[in-house]
Amino acid sequence: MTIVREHSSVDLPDAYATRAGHRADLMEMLDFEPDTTSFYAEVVAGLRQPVKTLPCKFFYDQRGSQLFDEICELAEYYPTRTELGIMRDRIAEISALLGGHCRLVEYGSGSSIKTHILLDHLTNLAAYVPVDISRSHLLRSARRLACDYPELTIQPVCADYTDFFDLPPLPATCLTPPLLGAGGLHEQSVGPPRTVVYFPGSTIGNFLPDQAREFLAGVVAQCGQHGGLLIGVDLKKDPRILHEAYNDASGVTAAFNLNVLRRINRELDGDFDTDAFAHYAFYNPVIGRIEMHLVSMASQTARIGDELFRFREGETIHTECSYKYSLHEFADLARSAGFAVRGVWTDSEDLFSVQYLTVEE
Ligand code: AVJ
Repeated sequence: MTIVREHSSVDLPDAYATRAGHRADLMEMLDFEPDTTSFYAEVVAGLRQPVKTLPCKFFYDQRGSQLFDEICELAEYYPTRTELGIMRDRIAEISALLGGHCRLVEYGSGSSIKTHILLDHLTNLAAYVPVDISRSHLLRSARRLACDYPELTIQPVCADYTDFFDLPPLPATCLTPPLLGAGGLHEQSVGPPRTVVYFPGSTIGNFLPDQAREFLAGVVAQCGQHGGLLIGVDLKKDPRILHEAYNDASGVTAAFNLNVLRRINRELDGDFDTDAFAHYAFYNPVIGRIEMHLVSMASQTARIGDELFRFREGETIHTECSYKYSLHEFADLARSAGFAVRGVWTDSEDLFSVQYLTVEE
């Protein structure tokens, strides 16, 4: 693990570079050097299994992230705008429940509107800790936020949040006891802050339930006593709505799914014929999950480096699971990991939920 003092080598629009300039020296990034060389190993291992799979985290190269942003704007894709609506409508209650004087840790660092809503309303924030596996994306969004919140202590961490990693030390201001009789110092800013993890977007749905439990237990360990988790969780609903959300008319989701093969071709010297695979996504109401696949439209062989992979016609590569929960299913899952549900906010159609969990005493 290394500590990198951030300087202006990051590719940012000029306005940001100059405006954030005075903050650059103040911001230190903790770099756990998340291993990116495993792309080849994980792809080959996934494609050697009897049911070929690819981990969904590999969707998000530059083009994939751009396509995902487009998905979020689609009429059919309700989660993003619904979660945002809940955050906007209920932020007073949400921030009241989180309370003052916390350290906010965001998994999958956002420069997004959702992060802004929280940062605008949380009072007495001890620090904001964005965590992301992509160094460039992390620094870009951290510097942007440094412009917008010049008073905020930002402590970026480059890490894979599905692995264990240490949080940066609390900012010095949290550790020095306030001067007696200094006045104006609110009771709540005294002592170490509570750690609250923010995990929006229903990314939790990408984990298999057992993995989700393990992940949540890791969050419990990380935020410790009095800690909390503010999480976006997509809900079970009419399968037709779900089907549309992952089978949009303009084909953006199909392009997003197929992009992983393009990435393999480019980064791992592959020769997948992307025209010979088709996007296929469906909701399984028994398991309660969306599955995304790439279906081989012919009997064919694809190569990655020196490795050959044979596909029968109709054989699929399973590229993503997206679990949908009922409120009581998620409460059970949270409880089994050591969390208690303290707040649940949904939209008027019960499409999506934002939930606040706290570590069980
Ligand atoms: C970002 C993982 C929540 O599962 O809905 C969108 C990703 N995949 N369309 C989801 C995704 C296809 C998305 N998550």
